[in-house]
This record gives sequence, structure tokens and C-alpha cells, in this order.
Amino acid sequence: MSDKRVCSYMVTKTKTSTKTQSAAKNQPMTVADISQRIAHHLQFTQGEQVCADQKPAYWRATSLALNDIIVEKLQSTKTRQQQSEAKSVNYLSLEYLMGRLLANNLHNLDLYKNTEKALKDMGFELADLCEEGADLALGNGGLGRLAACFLDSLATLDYNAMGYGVHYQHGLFKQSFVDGHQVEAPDMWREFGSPWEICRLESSCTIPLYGYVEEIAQADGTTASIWHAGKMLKGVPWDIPIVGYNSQTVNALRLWECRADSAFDWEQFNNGDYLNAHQQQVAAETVSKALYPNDEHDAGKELRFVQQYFFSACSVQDIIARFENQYGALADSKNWSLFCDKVAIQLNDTHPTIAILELMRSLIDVRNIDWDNAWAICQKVFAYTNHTLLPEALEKWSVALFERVLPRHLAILYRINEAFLNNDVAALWPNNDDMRARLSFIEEGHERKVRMAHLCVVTAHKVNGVAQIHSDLVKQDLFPEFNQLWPTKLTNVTNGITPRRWLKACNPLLSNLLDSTIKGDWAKDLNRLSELENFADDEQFQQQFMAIKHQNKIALSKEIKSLTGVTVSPDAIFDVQIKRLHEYKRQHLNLLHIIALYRRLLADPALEMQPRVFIFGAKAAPGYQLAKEIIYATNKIADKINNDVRIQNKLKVVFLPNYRVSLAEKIIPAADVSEQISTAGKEASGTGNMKLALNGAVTIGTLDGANIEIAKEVGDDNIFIFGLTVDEVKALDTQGYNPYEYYEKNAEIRACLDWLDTDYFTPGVAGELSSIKNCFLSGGDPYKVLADFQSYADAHQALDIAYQNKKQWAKMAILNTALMGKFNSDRSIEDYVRNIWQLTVSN
Ligand code: 26W
Repeated sequence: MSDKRVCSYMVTKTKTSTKTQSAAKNQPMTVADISQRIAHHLQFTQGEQVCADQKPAYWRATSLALNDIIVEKLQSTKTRQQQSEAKSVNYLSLEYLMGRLLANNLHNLDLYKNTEKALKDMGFELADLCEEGADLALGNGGLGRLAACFLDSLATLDYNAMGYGVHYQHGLFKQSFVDGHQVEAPDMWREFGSPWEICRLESSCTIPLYGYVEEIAQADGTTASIWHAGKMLKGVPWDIPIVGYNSQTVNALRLWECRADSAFDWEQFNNGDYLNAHQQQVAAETVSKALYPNDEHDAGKELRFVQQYFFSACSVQDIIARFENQYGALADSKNWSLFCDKVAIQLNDTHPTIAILELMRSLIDVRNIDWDNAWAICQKVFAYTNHTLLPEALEKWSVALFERVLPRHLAILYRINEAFLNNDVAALWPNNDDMRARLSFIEEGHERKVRMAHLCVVTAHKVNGVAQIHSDLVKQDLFPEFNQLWPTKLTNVTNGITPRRWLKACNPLLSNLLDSTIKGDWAKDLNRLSELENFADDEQFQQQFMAIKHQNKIALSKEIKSLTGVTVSPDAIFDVQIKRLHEYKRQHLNLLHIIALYRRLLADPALEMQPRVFIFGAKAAPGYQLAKEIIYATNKIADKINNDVRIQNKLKVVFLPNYRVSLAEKIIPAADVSEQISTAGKEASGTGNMKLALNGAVTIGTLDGANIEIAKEVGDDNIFIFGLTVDEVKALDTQGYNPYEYYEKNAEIRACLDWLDTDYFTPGVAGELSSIKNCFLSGGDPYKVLADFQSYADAHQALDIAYQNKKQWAKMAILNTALMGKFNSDRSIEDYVRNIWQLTVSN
């Protein structure tokens, strides 16, 4: 420990108190206040001990000190929200990709600079300490990160909102590479507890499942259903505060942890079988043990089904309990309609669909509300967001499994289905069995299945897609009959990203430049960035802007060196593709083009070409074989290219391991080029495209998802669009797509693919990369990589030429930053508020 540290610690130690003067007066925290709070936690929470590495202790003490301030604000927010009786939105999502919280919370409370000073006096760099925190990686990709951005915006805009999620013990797996292969290890984000969580024991709930339903005839001729559950789970909520940026509000993200219900299971198993009772505890804990690492693919496992139900039931019970706490019992008929005025529930994809059935059950069986009223409430309260059109991601659960785990819920589902088919469907398509079969919640076949999306669409008052083209396709291709039935139900809310995390916090150099160039707070009103248009041609500004990009590239080069051992030059074009690994996202198109560039360079070492570094970051679902093979092939090809002196460093390829939010925060500020190259019609929106463009990267992309809207904002001159359109992809499918044609006609494609059959990239083991060639040819190339290859390669050539003109490129980069105002998640939230949730601000 340095003298300086001992000294500052001793000084503050004498006057520790958790509530400091400036907090009490609601004034900004001074440096002294912050030091004092940190010292308090070092001494009393941590019981500070002298050890070699003090960073973890200081990170924790700083986080705890900040959390004290945040919790005070959370309490005052709660009081204010209760008094104003503002309607609340409850965001139900199985996934939240929160990333790290320290820097972001400090920025949002405007305490970053003072905390930096306080820690400097103690001998620490705040930026270094922030690196100590684990990412909260409780999600897979886009859907989970979107949920995190939305919570940030809801708090920033002072809306009354609660995020509900699962308190996974292990978030998304950690990824490393061993000889180029992906290896997974468990994520231990809270091995020693997290400083941000508060356990709300008082709000625990019990969740029944399994068992059977008894129907009892009532005196009035109706039947009452009594569910005799075979098992009980306990839901324990952990709250993570969500701090708004420069706002009055701190909301909460409530994450449910599953435990055995002791009263139930201990009693049943305790008699003479103490150890078996422990087994029950362990079994219950598996429900919230781990995040399912699949995106866009439904695993169909019972544990996942139980996880979804457990989560949905805890959340619904909690929503009702919070309502009844504030407004009185729901069984009181006056309060039914009040419930709809005060509560909105948003389903983040179909994963929490069972919440609909659970709310029906709670109202009918527990609160004696009649069917029609219960159904009317559900229809008013629920809305559903669709995030994907891929058929393999559309959830279907086997009826047999449903019946075994949730017999009462299945009975409710059947009744909703019957009413829907007999009333709505029969009215528009009388005597049409084909239509009944198509729209029924039940897919018939050798294994009957429940179509979760159908229940969502029929119940929800609004169903939205996440970018205009995606929403159009939801209407045209996915749910055309539902759109005919209810022409105003299907709508669009284009996704957005929070400019706080994705510019202010992750790119401090650019943020400072924007602060000094733009009037007002651009981080609160991102449209202000359009003022930069006036500077796009200004040479001095161009130089400043590009000098910052260069600084960020130097920082990323160091990170690349330490993560991969590869040396890259910050003078090269940094070309970035960061997202989950999936065939439809076409990392293998990027790879095929890299192979082509490499061939061209070998054929002509003097080839005129800007030096280029291709940077990948992607995790493959552990069971997704082809995705893993694409990672392996990229690593092997990278190895060969990076060590080939003949190409004089004109080409480098790096695959950064363990792509996650905190790594994205380092890559994005340093990117020159953003790869958004999915097959048209397959990427619902994309949000990485927005983050990269906001930080001054120029997009090379297809007319897919939000790329289309980005292109509209920045203009055709400031984006490189290539490839088939949605209509052309459809036409090609109708006509019959044959990848062999491209292989035969295009010599470059043929040479690149044949190269993969040799042992050139995998010395001594010919054919190790043949699976990649096969996925194009014998696999049928379902995502049309070969069809788009030439157009992609041409777009890259145009990009290369554009980059040579420094001023032209600077202008493009600046305009990309300037014109991203639309993609602020605050705008998305205001769209939801206006068109779907009908909230009012609570301040
Ligand atoms: C059942 C397994 C499973 C798990 C996750 C299926 C599907 C998912 C998600 C819907 C996948 C996902 O993250 N989709 C992405 O959502 C983003 C936010 O709207 C969009 O920007 C992406 O385009 C979309 O792929």
C-alpha cells in the first residue's frame, strides 16, 4: 500500500457517516463526501485488510458507496410515484444484458468526475477500477441488450417502470479459444455477491406447479376449478436499481431467484428422509441456475418451460401485490378497471407468454373475477413485441408437457382458443376448417404443440415489430390473418440504444468534443447531434473528429494485442463485425471475402489497397455446430494471414474472445466500418448497427432491419449498401436458388471455396474447413451468401476507395454520428408510451 493511500484512508476514517451533508440537502456530492462514503465501506463493509491487490476492495467500496446514494433516490422515487399514482409499465423479459454498472451509474448521476478525483487522492484511477466489475450478462444478444437500454430510457424520462427478469446464478457463458475452437466456461458474475443488489425477502412468493385440477360444480351452475399443485417453488426477488440520466428517477430491475418452498417440500420429505429433502432444494435451485444460451433457437426443454413459468408467475403475482398494496384488493369489482388504468405489461418476445395465463388464473381462481372481466383485463394490460421471423425461434411447447406442468393453465388456454376460433375466426372465415387449423393455438400433428405467439397476438392489444421492414413483414408474412382480423393491432416501434452508455460513457473523447461543439445536452436529446452537419465539411473539425477516432484505435490496438497477441496498426481501416454468431448474420460472407482479399494480395503483392484489420466478436450457442465451425475457420484463416509476411501487414484478422457488453464498449469507439450484412428479411432490426454509426463508423450493409432506416437518415452517400433486397430474396426462393451456379460462374468464389478443402489453413489436416464449403454448396446456402458475394466485394472496393480520400471519409463519419438522433432508445420509449402503454410522467 502506498503512503498516499494510507494517508487518505486515515484522514477519512475518523469521520465516517453514511448520510453526508450534501446528500441530506440534495446537493451534488462533493469530492470529500464521496471519499468519506468510500472510506466508510472500506472500513465497515469490507473490514479493510492490507493486501497486495487493493483494486477489488476499492471497486466494491466505491460501488457500495454509490449504491447508498442510489438507494436513497430509489426510495424517494417510489414515494413520488405512489403519490402521483402514475400508471406503471412492467417489462417482462427473460434476458437483460446490463453490462457493468459502476461507470454508467456515475455518469447518469453526474458523479463521475468527482469520484474520479476522490479516487485519485486515494491513489486509484477510476477507469481502472471500473474494469474490476463483472458484466451482468443475463442475456444472449440483441433482445437482452434492448431491454437494458429501455430501462435506462424509462428512468431517464421519469416513467414509472419495473423490469422483471430472472436472477440467473450463471449468465451467458464465458468464451475462450483453444486451438481456434470455442470453449465455454460458466459465468460467475456474483460469486462473491454483487454490490448493486438488494434482496427483497418481504416480496417473496410461492409458485405452484404440476399436480391436477379438480372441477367442482357450483350452486349457480358454473364450475370452480381447484388446482392441487404437486410442487411449490419459492421466488425470491433481488432488486437492481436503474438510475436515470440527469433525471428524478431510480427504478428497479427485479430479478427472481428460485428456491424450494421450505414449508411445502421440507414437510413432505423431512420425515425420515432429511437428505432427500436437500435434493428438493437443489432441484428447485436449478430453475434459476443458468441462462439458456440459445438465441433464435427453441431448445424445447422442460427446465426452460418451468423457468419461463416460474418467472412469469412471480412477476404477475408481484404486479398484483403492488397494485393491491396501493389501490386495494382486486377482488373488489371497482378496482378491476383501475388495474387496467394503472398497469401495462410488455412481453419481450414470447418467452414470458405464460404470464397471460397466470393473470387469468389469478383473477378467476384466486380473486373470483368472472371469465369475461378477467379476459377484458388481460386484453387491456398486455402488449407483445416480436423480435424475430425465423421459424426455429417461434416458440412451441408440447401439449403433453404443458398438461403435466401446468394443467390449469392449459385448460384456460383451451378456453381462450375455443372462444377465439368460434367467435373471431368463424365471423371472418365461416366454416373454414383450414383457417381454424392455421390460427388455432394448437398445432396438430404427431406431437400436438402450443403456439405461444398465437396466444400473444390474440390477447395483446398491440403487437409490435422492432424496425419498419420487420413490422411490415410481421404483418405480411408472419401474421397476415391476424392483421386481417385486427387491422390496427400490428404496429412498429423501431429499436433504439441509450446514448449514455453507447457514447457518453464509452467514448469520453468524442463526448467531450460534442459537449464543446453542440448546444445543450445531446445525451438527453440526441437529435441535437444534427448540429454537427454544419461541421461535416469543416477541416479543423474533421481533424479533431478523426484524431479522436485514431486515439480510440490506438487504445483498441493495445487491447487486441493483450487479448490475442496480434499486432495491428491503428492506421489501418478497423472493420468490425460484432454480434452473436448465426448463419443469417453471415459472418461467413465476411470470411469468404477476407479469403478473396488474401488471394488477391498473394497474386499481386503490390495491389493498391488500404491496410485493413477485420475484427470479429461473437459467441456461438454451445450446441450450434456450424456456428462453432465458422469461429474455428475464422481463427485458422486469421492465423495464416496474420503470419504471412508476403502481404506486408495489409491484412489482419482478429477474433476477440468473450464478446460481451464491456468489450463492445471498447471496440465500438474505434470502428471505422460497421458490418451489417444479414440476408435481407432475416435481421429484425439490429442495434449494434446504431451503436457503431453513432460512434462514427460507416456501415456496409444490406437493406435489412434498421439498416434501411439508418440509410434513410444518413443518405445514400454515407453508407455502403449491397446485396439482394427482401423482394429479390423472395423471388430467388420462388425461382429456386442454386448456389452451384455462382460457384461455377464466379472463378474467385470457386477458388476460395476449393482452398478450404486443402490443408493450407490447417497444415497437415486437409478438409478440416470443408464443412464451411459444404454449407454453401451441399448445404444449399440457405442464407444466399454466394448470391450476394460479388455485390459485397464490389461495395468493399468502393469503401476502400472512399477511405483513401481522408476528407471525404471524415465527412461520412461525422455525418453518421450527426444523423443517429432517431435511434435514441428514449425515442423508442416515447413511441411505446404514446402508442402502446399510455403512461404519464411521474415527477
Ligand atoms: C427461444 C430461444 C430464443 C432466444 C432469444 C429465440 C429468440 C431469441 C431472441 C428473439 C433473439 C434476439 O435477440 N433477437 C434480436 O432482437 C433484437 C432486439 O429487437 C433485434 O435488434 C435483432 O435483430 C434480433 O435478432
